[in-house]
Amino acid sequence: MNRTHILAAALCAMALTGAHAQQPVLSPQPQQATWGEMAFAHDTPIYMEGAGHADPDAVALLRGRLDGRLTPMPQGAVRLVIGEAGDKAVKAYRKHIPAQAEGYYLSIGPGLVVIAGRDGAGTYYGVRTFLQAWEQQRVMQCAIEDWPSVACRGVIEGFYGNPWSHQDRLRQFDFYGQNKLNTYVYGPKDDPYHRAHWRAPYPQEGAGRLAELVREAHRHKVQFVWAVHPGGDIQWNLQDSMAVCRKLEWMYGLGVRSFAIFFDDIWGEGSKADKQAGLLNYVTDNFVRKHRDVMPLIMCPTQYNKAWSGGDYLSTLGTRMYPEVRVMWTGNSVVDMIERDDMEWINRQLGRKAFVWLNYPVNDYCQSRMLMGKTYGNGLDIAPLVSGFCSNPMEYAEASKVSLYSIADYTWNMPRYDAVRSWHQALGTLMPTVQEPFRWFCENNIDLGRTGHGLRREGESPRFPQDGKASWADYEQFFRQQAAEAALLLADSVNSPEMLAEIGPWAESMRLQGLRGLAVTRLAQAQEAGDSVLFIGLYRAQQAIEQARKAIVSRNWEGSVVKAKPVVGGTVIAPWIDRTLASSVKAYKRQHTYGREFFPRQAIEDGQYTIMAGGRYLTDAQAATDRTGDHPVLQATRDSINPQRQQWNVELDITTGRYKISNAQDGRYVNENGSFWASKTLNPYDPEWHTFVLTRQADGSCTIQCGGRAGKGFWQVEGDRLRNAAQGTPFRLEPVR
Ligand code: LOG
Repeated sequence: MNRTHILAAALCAMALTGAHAQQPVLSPQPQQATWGEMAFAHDTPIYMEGAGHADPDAVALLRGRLDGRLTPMPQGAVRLVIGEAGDKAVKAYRKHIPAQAEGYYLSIGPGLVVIAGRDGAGTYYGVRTFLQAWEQQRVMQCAIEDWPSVACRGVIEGFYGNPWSHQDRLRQFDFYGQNKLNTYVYGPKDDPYHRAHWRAPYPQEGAGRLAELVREAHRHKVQFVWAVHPGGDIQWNLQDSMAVCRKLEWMYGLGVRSFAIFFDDIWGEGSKADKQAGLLNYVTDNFVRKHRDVMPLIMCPTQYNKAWSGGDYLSTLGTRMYPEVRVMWTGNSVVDMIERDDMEWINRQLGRKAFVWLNYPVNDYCQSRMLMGKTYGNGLDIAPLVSGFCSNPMEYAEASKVSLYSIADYTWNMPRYDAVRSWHQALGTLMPTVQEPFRWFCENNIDLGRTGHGLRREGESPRFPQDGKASWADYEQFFRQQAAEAALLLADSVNSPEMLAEIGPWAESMRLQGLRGLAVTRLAQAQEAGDSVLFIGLYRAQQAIEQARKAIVSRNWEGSVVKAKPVVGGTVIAPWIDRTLASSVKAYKRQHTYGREFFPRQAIEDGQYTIMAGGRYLTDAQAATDRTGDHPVLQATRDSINPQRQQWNVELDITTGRYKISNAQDGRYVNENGSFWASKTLNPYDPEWHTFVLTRQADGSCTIQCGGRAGKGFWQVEGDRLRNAAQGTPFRLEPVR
């Protein structure tokens, strides 16, 4: 036994029995790790062996970080041997090196560090883990054998809206390297050279930037996958097949070695399975297989989720397309978490393992929310069933890292993934010196509210006082802290400035919400105490704060998505404030006349009304003549069987100053188009779309105009229905009883 063997054996024995083992926080969690006592002091010089043969990116990374600690003299130094399986430097440790691609063995002992990779990426990841251990307060002895659960792990920049900036992407690659993510798919919907002008090459400047990105990605062991989205206008002829190959060839020239072809969100000719399969095979034959170093293609199908699947589309792809082509899949619906049964189903259809495109934390369909909560809900047993797992993030690159950190943890060591632990670690890692304010921020930016995609996220605002159990003082305390935590975030100048810039508008919105919540809590108490002067003062204060809050926009959008108005605490806090304000104002109005002029002008009193036009009644059609039940219809006769169908709750929304109109029979709200939402709720995208301005005409009738961002159209009667039009029909609103 030579010296190194003795050391390694000693370390293993010690590490396994180490009673006082202190385990540092590593992410992603290694597969197998044992920890011992402190290994050596931070300032101990390190003597490196094997660097000449080891993966150059791994060595460069190590040299960069150990700068100043490295010594050319072995005496008095810690020996650090580095290399890949087969290299002389790490020969003695070959039985410890995991067989899996990208696996590595790392041991840290008092006088010896071993970093031995299965391949170059393995060595690189061994260095990453070593650096995480080395950067802890104390460098602890350890023996780690580690490898990934999922082969392709990463991110797909595949959202609508502003594509990430060049700098955003460079920071992402560094982050992926740190967190052992190895795949980045480039497919921003609003890059014209990806989609709208897919045939054209990038202009020189853009091409240069992309080439730099590709180099940087590869340096961090991230496979840069460039995607083309030709389906919108592709002709199924040789000319366009060649145009795709030509475009990919240009991208090859910029250094790209992995490619994808997307057919999502298209209709018509482009969406035919046999044609798509033909193109994928053509490009495989005429481009991929002509290069020795190009990976098999990835494709995103048109039916990329189960809810949108039908006919023989998927099986056609499955049988006609070369088996090496990887096919993306978002789950049972567009936005979904993925479980074992789901994977088994789609893999059967496709005759291969699908490549997961997870639409989380993307927020291009709910732009007023930031999705900063835990990344939970994906099965912990799907690793053997996927060929890859990529997350589609938010337009906000830095803020997305909260989730991407967990995606990395999950895809690297799936069976041991713990969403709660991973989330807390992410917050501490990303914003180390403002962890508490940042946690507060994230806790109140979790849920998306109701959207067409149906995904909800649990646990928003866990520290908000619970109705029924809380006193006014509890609410005051909460809101005071909310404003204070937001102010701390806004004042931060130590943590990531990019993160602060992205979340800034939301943090400001959160601060103002805290102040408004405080004003409304006090207003409710003033109402109870009968103090009308204080009440009106607070009413005006909260109104001014709300006006300022509503003026905040996230940033100027240049892509296909509109400016976002940040909504914080949209599921628990905001509704509580609005409810409390509305009920306090209502109660106040019953008792006081002082200061009424400060409330929104009440064209008609809140109450139940019949709504008539041209002598006909507006009726909840569910039980009447409407075929779909989605529209109120006008009927000439009074409903004697169930008059409630013809009765409407008309109520001033004190926050917007507009009215909400819902049916007395079933509580359904009418929307800006004069129809119902399927459920009793307000418009899921924007509740303001359900609010209306009522304007009294000289003859006492009212026009009903849409409010908020729905536009400025009026309800107009057309046949027996309502529609949204430039001219409003005059309606007679008569109080019931
Ligand atoms: C798009 C994607 C978008 C996402 C969420 C896929 C495959 N395509 O509905 O670009 O970011 O949903 O809005 C999509 O998911 N279409």
